Amino acid sequence: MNIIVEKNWDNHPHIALVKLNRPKVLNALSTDLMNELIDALFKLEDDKEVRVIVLTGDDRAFAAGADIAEMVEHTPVDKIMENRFRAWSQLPLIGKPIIAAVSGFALGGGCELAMTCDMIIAGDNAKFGQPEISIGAMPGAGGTQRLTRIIGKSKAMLMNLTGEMIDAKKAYDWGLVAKVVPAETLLQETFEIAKKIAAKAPVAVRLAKESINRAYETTLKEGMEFERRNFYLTFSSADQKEGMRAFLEKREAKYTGR
Ligand code: CO8
Repeated sequence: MNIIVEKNWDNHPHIALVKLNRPKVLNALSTDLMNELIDALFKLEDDKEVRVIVLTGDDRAFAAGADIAEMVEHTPVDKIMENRFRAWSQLPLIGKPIIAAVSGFALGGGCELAMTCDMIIAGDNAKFGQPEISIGAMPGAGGTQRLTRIIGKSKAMLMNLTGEMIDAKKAYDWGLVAKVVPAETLLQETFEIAKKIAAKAPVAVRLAKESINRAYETTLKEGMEFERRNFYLTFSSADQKEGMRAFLEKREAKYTGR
């Protein structure tokens, strides 16, 4: 099994943990792994109980990139005809929040996978990089695009053209990760963040995620309009009424996801 899914993570009914599981090759992202990952994520997307997904690897690596042994003799025709980017292009279609909990290496496709998630929480042992240039290639799933939007042109050039890794502190300083925590407590700390999100109104969480992601793809004016519409849309949910009434009645809100 290239992917291990733990629903009801730590007995929480709304949080699922998804673990990349090819430890011998530092969780290298083979096509099979990526296809299993996207299938697992869509199952969780369809599961009404699940509200937040945490994606992780192991202590040594989140993922050290696409599987080089699998890729080495590929031709562009192989990649096109076998639709090897299917999983990658479907990842942004997941509407539920996905948190990447990164310990160890997040390189090449591994860094790109983490960036495709909605936020990255890094252990203090994490290392991020786009080392494809060192093996005669270049990123193919966001290393020149998402990374540039996140950390800016000059730093993205530095990472992409030298292939050098940055540590967790630098990744935090550069805005790539939301939080750095001790590696030993990475999963607990990520669980606490997931718990906070899982306690919010799922419709509002979904619409907020969608709006933030839109900021990367549109002009400010269009993005503001999109945000306004999603804001209005929250007022069609029972959870908005419940959330605001609960505030006024000084009680805890009970959200149903409707
Ligand atoms: N693919 C396949 N196997 C890998 C990979 C990988 N990306 N990374 C590590 N491994 C394997 C090693 O070959 C080794 O296997 P074995 O024990 O059989 O020799 C095992 O994992 C352990 O690795 P190392 O012995 O090298 O461990 P070290 O601690 O010495 O080094 C490093 C760790 C620095 C992470 C090193 O393994 C390394 O440099 N790995 C390659 C990193 C890399 O270049 N990644 C980019 C790959 S290309 C890419 O991601 C393009 C993405 C495009 C989008 C996706 C399209 C489908």
